[in-house]
Amino acid sequence: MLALSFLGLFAQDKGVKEIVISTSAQCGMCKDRIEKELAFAKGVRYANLDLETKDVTVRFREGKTTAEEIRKTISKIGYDADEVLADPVAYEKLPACCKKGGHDQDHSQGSSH
Ligand SMILES: [Cu+2]
Repeated sequence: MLALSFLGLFAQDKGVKEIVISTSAQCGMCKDRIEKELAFAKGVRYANLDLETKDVTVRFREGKTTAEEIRKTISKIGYDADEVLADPVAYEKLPACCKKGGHDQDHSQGSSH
């Protein structure tokens, strides 16, 4: 019993974990969208996306959620999250400027202007 409550005290300090996930965010709208969705995700305490690196820093309560759950949440918004690819349906709903390579997509395959 004593040991358990002792561990419980420890868990309060150590329960919050910080991870950095690389995403396919393109612009400020993407940043807002991802940060807002993550803010409401279970167990998430903090989310901040850096548009320079497209990395999102997330702090979450261990035991409430996992890094894997957070990657899935980002995928469901329509963005890649590390090795988890964007959900195709959600991705289709994104504005054109928010899609991958929104600015430099054209020269990949014989585009017709
Ligand atoms: Cu965007």
